[in-house]
Amino acid sequence: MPPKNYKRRKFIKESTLAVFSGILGMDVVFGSNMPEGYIPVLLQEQESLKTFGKNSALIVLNDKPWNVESPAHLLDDRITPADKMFIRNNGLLPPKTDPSNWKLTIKGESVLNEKTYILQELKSKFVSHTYQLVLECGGNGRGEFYPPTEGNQWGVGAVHCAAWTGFRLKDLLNDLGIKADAVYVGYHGTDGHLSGDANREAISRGIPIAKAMQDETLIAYAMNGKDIPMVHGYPLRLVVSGYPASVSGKWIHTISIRNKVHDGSKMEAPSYMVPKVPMEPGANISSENFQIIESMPVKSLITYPKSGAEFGLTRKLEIRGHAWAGEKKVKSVSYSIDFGSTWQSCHLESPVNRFAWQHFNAQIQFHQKGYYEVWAKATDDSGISQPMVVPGWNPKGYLNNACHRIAVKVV
Ligand SMILES: Nc1nc2c(c(=O)[nH]1)N[C@H]1C(S)=C(S)[C@@H](COP(=O)(O)O)O[C@H]1N2
Ligand SMILES: [Mo]
Repeated sequence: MPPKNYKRRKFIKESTLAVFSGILGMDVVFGSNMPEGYIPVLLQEQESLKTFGKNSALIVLNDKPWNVESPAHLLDDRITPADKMFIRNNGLLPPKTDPSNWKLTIKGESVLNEKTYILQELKSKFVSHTYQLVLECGGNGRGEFYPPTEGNQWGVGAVHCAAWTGFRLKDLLNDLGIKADAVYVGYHGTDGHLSGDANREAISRGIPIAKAMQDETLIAYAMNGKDIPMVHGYPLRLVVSGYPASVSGKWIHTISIRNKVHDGSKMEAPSYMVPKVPMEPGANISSENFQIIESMPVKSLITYPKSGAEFGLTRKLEIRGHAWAGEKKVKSVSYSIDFGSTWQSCHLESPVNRFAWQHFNAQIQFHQKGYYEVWAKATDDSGISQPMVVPGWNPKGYLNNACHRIAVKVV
């Protein structure tokens, strides 16, 4: 008789093993010996940063699913390098991928003829375009909301601006022909649902057809001049800037052209939705009072110096960073060293293309030794500025675009 607490040791499923092989880029030779629930050492927390090719200063918020954020000072580059990009996954990483027979199907109620393209065919048939595009998680800044909301407690670093290369989604849709009743486009990726249920999707979100038709809405196959890294959607990803990054589907195999608002996983309230009118923090509201987040709000990040850095009184301090405003342009950025009482303007560059972040800098002369905070505030071209306090509380903690602040010690 087995002891009372005896549990049958379940051995790992082949599908899970394929996921591990995908991440590691090689087969796990004695993988069939691994018990269920076992995480290979190389995929445990800090070790995994190396496996994913990430800078060791990144912060692991969760490893089931993988969510990793970048501290502000690591985002100093004009174009974010792969090793400094945050990772946000809603499900299990996809299994090992063979790009040579990767297919993309376009279907849905509003396509005239459903079609499946082979990745290679797409590359020869459609013109490639490259844009620098900001992708910011809708929950970036969530950690500041009070009362706290569930989900990854992101600080400020769930944002990046890489150079993405791919085909315009609109070129594919024009090639295919879509019906006049098309209103929405949804994506489907190969990542698995956290439950392990193969019939459920981790996430399948979408965008209005007008957004799909913008020049910068890409089906990307390259990032910063190389193949897209595995964790960021290799070999094919939708890149839709200006909206919450959750609409930029990774590992896409299918795009659905819908005659109604896409109803995939995480399209239902309150996912990626905010209340239509401001609400009392902590209160409950019903689903019909939510609306889907579209354009992200104006925001900025001081990426140099690193918060807490020390400087001599005699020299001017150069601060620099980036600002972006969803579908809008940033008109100005200013800084304050007196807790928001007075503001001075920063030098601000134009974006290299629509939806790229804009770089700013300023030279600050301090006149007394001591502790300071430098706050940055961006204003978009419709005159809306970042708030100095955390903006409207919402049940999922989205859209915190409060001014970024860093500490500076003048010695
Ligand atoms: N297939 C798939 N696409 C996805 C996700 C996902 O979990 N699965 N996460 C989304 C969310 S919520 C964000 S913020 C971005 C994160 O992109 P990154 O991991 O490349 O930084 O991918 C989006 N696309
Ligand atoms: Mo996200």
